Amino acid sequence: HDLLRELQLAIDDGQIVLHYQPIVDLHTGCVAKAEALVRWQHPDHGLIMPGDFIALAESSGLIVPLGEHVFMQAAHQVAAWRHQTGRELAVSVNVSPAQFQSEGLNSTALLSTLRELNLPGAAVTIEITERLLMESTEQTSRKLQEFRDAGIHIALDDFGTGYSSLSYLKRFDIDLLKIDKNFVDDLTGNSQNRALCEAIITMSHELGMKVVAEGIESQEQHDWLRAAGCDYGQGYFYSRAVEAGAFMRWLCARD
Ligand code: G
Ligand code: G
Ligand code: MN
Ligand code: NA
Repeated sequence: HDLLRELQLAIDDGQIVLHYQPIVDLHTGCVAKAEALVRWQHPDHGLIMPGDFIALAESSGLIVPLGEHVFMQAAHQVAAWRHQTGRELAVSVNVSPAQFQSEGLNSTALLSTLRELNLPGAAVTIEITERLLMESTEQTSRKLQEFRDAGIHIALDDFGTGYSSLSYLKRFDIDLLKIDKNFVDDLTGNSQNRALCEAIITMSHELGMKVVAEGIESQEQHDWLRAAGCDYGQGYFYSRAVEAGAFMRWLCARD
Protein backbone atom coordinates (compact mmCIF):
# COMPACT_ATOMS: atom_id res chain seq x y z
CA HIS A 1 0.00 0.00 0.00
CA ASP A 2 1.52 3.29 -1.18
CA LEU A 3 -0.21 5.53 1.33
CA LEU A 4 0.89 3.30 4.20
CA ARG A 5 4.55 3.43 3.16
CA GLU A 6 4.29 7.21 2.81
CA LEU A 7 2.71 7.56 6.24
CA GLN A 8 5.49 5.54 7.76
CA LEU A 9 8.08 7.89 6.25
CA ALA A 10 6.02 10.95 7.16
CA ILE A 11 6.37 10.23 10.88
CA ASP A 12 10.18 10.35 10.73
CA ASP A 13 10.16 13.23 8.27
CA GLY A 14 8.23 15.59 10.57
CA GLN A 15 5.16 15.74 8.32
CA ILE A 16 2.85 14.79 11.17
CA VAL A 17 1.75 18.02 12.83
CA LEU A 18 -0.73 18.93 15.53
CA HIS A 19 -3.37 21.59 15.40
CA TYR A 20 -4.91 22.84 18.62
CA GLN A 21 -8.48 23.76 19.48
CA PRO A 22 -9.12 25.65 22.73
CA ILE A 23 -11.29 24.25 25.50
CA VAL A 24 -12.79 27.07 27.56
CA ASP A 25 -13.67 26.91 31.26
CA LEU A 26 -17.29 28.08 31.23
CA HIS A 27 -17.20 29.02 34.93
CA THR A 28 -14.24 31.42 34.64
CA GLY A 29 -14.22 32.17 30.90
CA CYS A 30 -10.53 31.23 30.78
CA VAL A 31 -8.91 28.83 28.35
CA ALA A 32 -8.15 25.69 30.33
CA LYS A 33 -6.68 23.43 27.69
CA ALA A 34 -6.36 22.63 24.03
CA GLU A 35 -7.31 19.48 22.16
CA ALA A 36 -4.49 18.26 19.92
CA LEU A 37 -5.80 17.18 16.51
CA VAL A 38 -3.39 15.45 14.20
CA ARG A 39 -2.81 16.46 10.56
CA TRP A 40 -0.47 15.15 7.89
CA GLN A 41 1.32 17.97 6.13
CA HIS A 42 1.92 16.15 2.86
CA PRO A 43 4.58 17.64 0.52
CA ASP A 44 2.38 17.12 -2.60
CA HIS A 45 -1.19 16.79 -1.34
CA GLY A 46 -1.21 19.52 1.30
CA LEU A 47 -2.89 19.13 4.66
CA ILE A 48 -4.48 15.70 5.09
CA MET A 49 -7.13 15.37 7.83
CA PRO A 50 -7.18 12.48 10.33
CA GLY A 51 -10.35 11.06 8.79
CA ASP A 52 -8.22 10.19 5.76
CA PHE A 53 -5.38 8.34 7.48
CA ILE A 54 -6.20 7.34 11.08
CA ALA A 55 -8.20 4.26 10.02
CA LEU A 56 -5.27 3.10 7.89
CA ALA A 57 -2.87 3.73 10.75
CA GLU A 58 -5.12 1.70 13.06
CA SER A 59 -5.52 -1.29 10.75
CA SER A 60 -1.81 -1.40 9.93
CA GLY A 61 -0.52 -0.99 13.48
CA LEU A 62 1.19 2.26 12.53
CA ILE A 63 -1.09 3.97 15.04
CA VAL A 64 1.35 2.86 17.77
CA PRO A 65 4.39 4.88 16.64
CA LEU A 66 2.10 7.62 15.31
CA GLY A 67 0.28 7.85 18.64
CA GLU A 68 3.53 7.98 20.58
CA HIS A 69 4.77 10.72 18.29
CA VAL A 70 1.54 12.69 18.83
CA PHE A 71 1.73 12.30 22.61
CA MET A 72 5.38 13.42 22.76
CA GLN A 73 4.74 16.40 20.47
CA ALA A 74 1.70 17.47 22.53
CA ALA A 75 3.63 17.12 25.80
CA HIS A 76 6.53 19.24 24.51
CA GLN A 77 4.09 21.85 23.23
CA VAL A 78 2.17 22.20 26.47
CA ALA A 79 5.45 22.42 28.41
CA ALA A 80 6.54 25.29 26.14
CA TRP A 81 3.19 27.09 26.53
CA ARG A 82 3.27 26.78 30.31
CA HIS A 83 6.78 28.20 30.29
CA GLN A 84 5.81 31.09 27.98
CA THR A 85 2.56 32.06 29.68
CA GLY A 86 3.11 31.03 33.29
CA ARG A 87 -0.35 29.47 33.13
CA GLU A 88 -1.39 25.95 33.99
CA LEU A 89 -2.58 25.04 30.50
CA ALA A 90 -3.27 21.41 29.63
CA VAL A 91 -3.41 19.44 26.42
CA SER A 92 -5.95 16.78 25.47
CA VAL A 93 -4.79 13.91 23.23
CA ASN A 94 -6.99 11.44 21.33
CA VAL A 95 -6.06 7.81 21.79
CA SER A 96 -7.47 4.98 19.63
CA PRO A 97 -8.56 1.64 21.12
CA ALA A 98 -5.78 -0.02 19.10
CA GLN A 99 -3.23 1.92 21.14
CA PHE A 100 -4.32 0.11 24.28
CA GLN A 101 -3.52 -3.33 22.92
CA SER A 102 -0.47 -5.25 24.08
CA GLU A 103 2.19 -3.60 21.91
CA GLY A 104 0.44 -0.25 22.07
CA LEU A 105 0.98 2.92 24.04
CA ASN A 106 4.13 2.55 26.11
CA SER A 107 2.90 4.19 29.28
CA THR A 108 6.30 3.98 30.96
CA ALA A 109 7.96 5.94 28.15
CA LEU A 110 5.15 8.50 28.06
CA LEU A 111 5.22 9.07 31.81
CA SER A 112 8.99 9.45 31.87
CA THR A 113 8.67 12.10 29.14
CA LEU A 114 6.33 14.05 31.41
CA ARG A 115 8.84 13.79 34.25
CA GLU A 116 11.69 14.96 32.02
CA LEU A 117 9.60 17.95 30.96
CA ASN A 118 8.74 18.64 34.59
CA LEU A 119 5.05 18.37 33.72
CA PRO A 120 2.46 17.22 36.25
CA GLY A 121 0.07 14.53 35.01
CA ALA A 122 -2.73 17.09 35.17
CA ALA A 123 -1.15 18.86 32.18
CA VAL A 124 -2.38 16.00 30.00
CA THR A 125 -5.82 14.56 29.30
CA ILE A 126 -6.32 11.38 27.31
CA GLU A 127 -9.50 11.16 25.22
CA ILE A 128 -10.81 7.64 24.86
CA THR A 129 -13.95 6.30 23.23
CA GLU A 130 -16.86 4.21 24.42
CA ARG A 131 -15.67 1.49 22.05
CA LEU A 132 -12.48 1.11 24.09
CA LEU A 133 -14.46 0.54 27.28
CA MET A 134 -16.80 -1.86 25.52
CA GLU A 135 -13.89 -3.96 24.24
CA SER A 136 -11.91 -3.45 27.42
CA THR A 137 -9.46 -6.10 28.55
CA GLU A 138 -7.29 -6.47 31.63
CA GLN A 139 -4.60 -4.64 29.66
CA THR A 140 -6.86 -1.62 29.01
CA SER A 141 -7.84 -1.24 32.65
CA ARG A 142 -4.23 -1.51 33.75
CA LYS A 143 -3.00 1.14 31.32
CA LEU A 144 -5.85 3.50 32.17
CA GLN A 145 -5.07 3.06 35.85
CA GLU A 146 -1.36 3.78 35.29
CA PHE A 147 -2.26 7.06 33.62
CA ARG A 148 -4.72 8.01 36.33
CA ASP A 149 -2.19 7.16 39.05
CA ALA A 150 0.16 9.63 37.34
CA GLY A 151 -2.52 12.34 37.58
CA ILE A 152 -3.48 12.25 33.90
CA HIS A 153 -7.18 12.90 33.34
CA ILE A 154 -9.31 10.53 31.29
CA ALA A 155 -12.03 11.98 29.06
CA LEU A 156 -14.73 9.95 27.35
CA ASP A 157 -15.04 11.43 23.85
CA ASP A 158 -18.19 11.59 21.67
CA PHE A 159 -20.32 10.65 24.66
CA GLY A 160 -23.82 9.58 23.78
CA THR A 161 -23.21 8.50 20.19
CA GLY A 162 -21.73 5.04 20.60
CA TYR A 163 -22.76 2.06 22.60
CA SER A 164 -23.17 4.22 25.67
CA SER A 165 -23.71 1.95 28.56
CA LEU A 166 -23.94 3.79 31.82
CA SER A 167 -22.36 0.83 33.59
CA TYR A 168 -18.98 1.86 32.08
CA LEU A 169 -19.13 5.01 34.16
CA LYS A 170 -19.27 2.89 37.29
CA ARG A 171 -16.61 0.41 36.23
CA PHE A 172 -13.98 2.87 35.01
CA ASP A 173 -12.68 6.02 36.61
CA ILE A 174 -13.54 8.71 34.09
CA ASP A 175 -12.77 12.36 34.88
CA LEU A 176 -14.57 14.11 32.03
CA LEU A 177 -17.44 13.42 29.67
CA LYS A 178 -17.38 15.12 26.28
CA ILE A 179 -20.96 15.63 25.11
CA ASP A 180 -21.04 14.94 21.40
CA LYS A 181 -21.74 17.78 18.98
CA ASN A 182 -24.99 16.07 17.96
CA PHE A 183 -26.57 17.04 21.27
CA VAL A 184 -25.16 20.56 21.18
CA ASP A 185 -26.43 21.29 17.65
CA ASP A 186 -29.74 23.08 17.66
CA LEU A 187 -29.70 23.30 21.44
CA THR A 188 -31.80 26.41 21.38
CA GLY A 189 -34.44 25.02 19.00
CA ASN A 190 -34.69 21.44 20.19
CA SER A 191 -36.09 20.69 23.65
CA GLN A 192 -34.97 17.04 23.47
CA ASN A 193 -31.34 18.10 23.07
CA ARG A 194 -31.73 20.48 25.98
CA ALA A 195 -33.16 17.71 28.14
CA LEU A 196 -30.35 15.33 27.18
CA CYS A 197 -27.64 17.90 27.89
CA GLU A 198 -29.19 18.75 31.26
CA ALA A 199 -29.43 15.07 32.17
CA ILE A 200 -25.81 14.39 31.18
CA ILE A 201 -24.56 17.39 33.16
CA THR A 202 -26.53 16.45 36.29
CA MET A 203 -25.52 12.80 36.11
CA SER A 204 -21.86 13.65 35.53
CA HIS A 205 -21.70 15.98 38.49
CA GLU A 206 -23.45 13.46 40.75
CA LEU A 207 -20.82 10.91 39.73
CA GLY A 208 -17.95 13.34 40.30
CA MET A 209 -17.17 13.98 36.63
CA LYS A 210 -16.84 17.25 34.73
CA VAL A 211 -18.49 17.90 31.38
CA VAL A 212 -17.15 19.32 28.11
CA ALA A 213 -19.67 20.35 25.44
CA GLU A 214 -18.30 19.94 21.90
CA GLY A 215 -19.25 21.71 18.71
CA ILE A 216 -20.36 25.02 20.24
CA GLU A 217 -20.86 27.38 17.30
CA SER A 218 -22.97 30.21 18.69
CA GLN A 219 -23.28 32.63 21.58
CA GLU A 220 -26.71 31.12 22.35
CA GLN A 221 -25.28 27.63 22.77
CA HIS A 222 -22.47 29.00 24.93
CA ASP A 223 -24.88 30.96 27.13
CA TRP A 224 -27.29 28.07 27.54
CA LEU A 225 -24.59 25.53 28.43
CA ARG A 226 -22.92 27.90 30.88
CA ALA A 227 -26.25 28.52 32.61
CA ALA A 228 -26.92 24.76 32.65
CA GLY A 229 -23.72 24.25 34.65
CA CYS A 230 -21.62 22.70 31.91
CA ASP A 231 -17.96 22.97 32.94
CA TYR A 232 -16.12 23.39 29.63
CA GLY A 233 -16.91 24.38 26.06
CA GLN A 234 -15.20 23.65 22.76
CA GLY A 235 -16.15 24.63 19.23
CA TYR A 236 -15.88 27.04 16.34
CA PHE A 237 -17.58 29.73 18.46
CA TYR A 238 -14.24 30.06 20.29
CA SER A 239 -11.84 28.86 17.62
CA ARG A 240 -11.22 26.14 15.07
CA ALA A 241 -8.18 23.91 15.50
CA VAL A 242 -5.16 25.99 14.44
CA GLU A 243 -1.37 25.69 14.39
CA ALA A 244 0.46 26.03 17.69
CA GLY A 245 1.67 29.55 16.92
CA ALA A 246 -1.78 30.74 15.90
CA PHE A 247 -3.22 29.22 19.05
CA MET A 248 -0.78 31.20 21.22
CA ARG A 249 -1.54 34.43 19.33
CA TRP A 250 -5.28 33.80 19.70
CA LEU A 251 -4.82 33.14 23.41
CA CYS A 252 -2.83 36.32 23.98
CA ALA A 253 -5.19 38.48 21.91
CA ARG A 254 -8.13 37.13 23.91
CA ASP A 255 -6.81 38.28 27.30
O1 G B 1 -10.34 17.83 13.29
P1 G B 1 -10.93 16.69 13.09
O2 G B 1 -11.19 16.44 11.66
O3 G B 1 -9.63 17.10 13.35
O4 G B 1 -10.67 15.26 13.78
C1 G B 1 -11.38 14.17 13.34
C2 G B 1 -11.22 12.97 14.25
O5 G B 1 -9.91 12.43 14.17
C3 G B 1 -11.48 13.29 15.70
O6 G B 1 -12.74 12.84 16.01
C4 G B 1 -10.46 12.51 16.47
O7 G B 1 -11.07 11.48 17.22
C5 G B 1 -9.54 11.90 15.42
N1 G B 1 -8.18 12.30 15.76
C6 G B 1 -7.65 13.54 15.67
N2 G B 1 -6.37 13.55 16.10
C7 G B 1 -6.10 12.28 16.51
C8 G B 1 -4.96 11.65 17.07
O8 G B 1 -3.92 12.25 17.34
N3 G B 1 -5.05 10.31 17.34
C9 G B 1 -6.18 9.60 17.10
N4 G B 1 -6.17 8.31 17.39
N5 G B 1 -7.29 10.16 16.57
C10 G B 1 -7.25 11.48 16.28
O1 G C 1 -12.00 13.97 18.75
P1 G C 1 -13.29 14.47 18.18
O2 G C 1 -14.20 13.51 17.58
O3 G C 1 -14.04 15.14 19.28
O4 G C 1 -12.83 15.59 17.18
C1 G C 1 -13.47 16.79 17.11
C2 G C 1 -13.85 17.06 15.67
O5 G C 1 -14.89 18.03 15.63
C3 G C 1 -12.71 17.64 14.86
O6 G C 1 -12.85 17.20 13.56
C4 G C 1 -12.98 19.12 14.95
O7 G C 1 -12.37 19.86 13.91
C5 G C 1 -14.49 19.16 14.89
N1 G C 1 -15.11 20.34 15.52
C6 G C 1 -14.70 20.98 16.63
N2 G C 1 -15.51 22.03 16.91
C7 G C 1 -16.46 22.04 15.96
C8 G C 1 -17.59 22.89 15.70
O8 G C 1 -17.89 23.83 16.42
N3 G C 1 -18.34 22.59 14.62
C9 G C 1 -18.05 21.55 13.79
N4 G C 1 -18.84 21.35 12.73
N5 G C 1 -17.01 20.72 14.00
C10 G C 1 -16.21 20.96 15.07
MN1 MN D 1 -11.58 14.30 20.75
NA1 NA E 1 -15.73 14.25 19.96
